[in-house]
Amino acid sequence: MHQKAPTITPSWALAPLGGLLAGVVTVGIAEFLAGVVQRMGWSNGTPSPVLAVGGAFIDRTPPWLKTFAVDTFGTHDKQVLLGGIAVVLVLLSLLIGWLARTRFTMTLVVFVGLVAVAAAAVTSRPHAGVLDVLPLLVGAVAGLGVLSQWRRNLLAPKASDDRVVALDRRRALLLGGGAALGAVVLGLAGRAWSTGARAVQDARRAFRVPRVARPVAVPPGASVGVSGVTPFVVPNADFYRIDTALTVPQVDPASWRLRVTGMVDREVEIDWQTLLSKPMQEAMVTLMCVSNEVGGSLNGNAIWTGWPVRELLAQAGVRPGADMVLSRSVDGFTAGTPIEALTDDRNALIAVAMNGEALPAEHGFPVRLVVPGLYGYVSATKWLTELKVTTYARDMGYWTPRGWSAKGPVKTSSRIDVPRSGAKLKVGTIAVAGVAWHQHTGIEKVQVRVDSGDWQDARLGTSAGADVWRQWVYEWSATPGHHTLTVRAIDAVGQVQSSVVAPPAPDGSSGYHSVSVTVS
Ligand SMILES: Nc1nc2c(c(=O)[nH]1)N[C@H]1C(S)=C(S)[C@@H](COP(=O)(O)O)O[C@H]1N2
Ligand SMILES: [Mo]
Repeated sequence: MHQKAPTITPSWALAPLGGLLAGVVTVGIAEFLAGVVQRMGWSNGTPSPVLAVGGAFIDRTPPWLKTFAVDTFGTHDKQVLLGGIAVVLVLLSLLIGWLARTRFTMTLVVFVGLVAVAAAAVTSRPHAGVLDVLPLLVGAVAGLGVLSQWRRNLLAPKASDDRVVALDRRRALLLGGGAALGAVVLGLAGRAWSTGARAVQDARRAFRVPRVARPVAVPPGASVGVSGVTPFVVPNADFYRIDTALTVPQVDPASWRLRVTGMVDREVEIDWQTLLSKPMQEAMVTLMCVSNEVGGSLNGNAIWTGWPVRELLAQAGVRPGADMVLSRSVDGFTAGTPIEALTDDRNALIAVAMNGEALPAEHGFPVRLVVPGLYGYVSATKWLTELKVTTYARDMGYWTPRGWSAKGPVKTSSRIDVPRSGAKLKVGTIAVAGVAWHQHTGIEKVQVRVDSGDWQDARLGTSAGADVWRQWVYEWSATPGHHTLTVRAIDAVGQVQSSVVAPPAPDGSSGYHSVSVTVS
């Protein structure tokens, strides 16, 4: 008589599980080693295969997909992309495991093909070095080892006794599960480790904001004092963040350089200490993202400390004929800025500080550009490393071939912060309030309309300069019923904000912001 052994996992499931284990081991080890390589400062590129593939994907995203992603997922688009990569990896691993049952040569071809694609992504990222593919290769060798062991011992067992096989399976599943868990933990540890690059954290902590001759302050009355209105100066932790970087670049100021190249009399290169020794200025500037929808909150106001770009360009000597500066980030992002905007009296800054502290890593540590009056995508390069003096005819910023206009002056716009759309209000006086902006021109008037009534002047907060948004409040005597409140701004040269409804692409949204409320 022979007793049937308890089956733990049906044999058809064993094969895909082995593939999954091989995939997890490959990625886990690769991500761990990538973290080590980055933490040790051995790489300026993207040794993490997951991030390299994600970055390569972002750079190739067609405009319609990017619009869809931002509309659907907002600023969570990066997490969604990473989640998508994880799902694809799991599916491919299961498939590889399935194939390994019967067609090992085919399995090898698919596996090596995938590794090759990831290696191509890694080596094509900005500043990629030879060391960068090593983590992936080590991970792949380990993953292949796991796969072939799995196949040899479980999928083609020599033992004829079911019971022996079942015991083997139980052991293998436990071992495999443990190994998978270990690989996941390793991989996550590597990721966490790399973003905490010690040199960068230490340098941020050691940073002292340079003294300036004329500090700026918020003028009394700039805030209208209505609760729910965006703070006049937005704290760093709440400041909107937009960039193409899947993880925040970690730039050590000790090895940071800014080079001026292109149409100049002499190339100039400065390091961190040289930059900090320059006479710095402070400026309040409201940054603005071109992707902001009417009523959206992709903007923020901060006090920036930096050295005027104009001074550095003057050192290099701009040649006649140049009309654009292509600024470049460590991660390969570029912005094309009209040369006048960097050399005129608007004091475009090579900024090192934001609201009295070192730039947060998310906002460009150690150095970024801040140019009043232009959308961020054509001006506000974070993790800045190069200024190439050139022409619009010869060069293009990152977003231009992706469906966005080469030039991006900010459009006059205004937003109602309170009350919120859908609010239920009590009859009486309601403070309708928000912000309005037309950077580098300034705001002279804001008007509010209730339903289809006349435009009424709002009270403005004190101006903090043409480059800064302005708060406004309108005391509304609310009557019962459903009402629509609409706002519009008039800039300092008397231009009324455009009522023409336009989407963000290609050069910024327009149209009036409205909220609907119910009063009882
Ligand atoms: N390196 C880099 N800098 C960048 C970007 C980017 O993708 N990469 N995005 C720009 C865009 S589109 C905007 S709106 C601003 C946003 O700056 P913030 O994230 O500090 O608010 O950064 C600009 N600088
Ligand atoms: Mo932006």
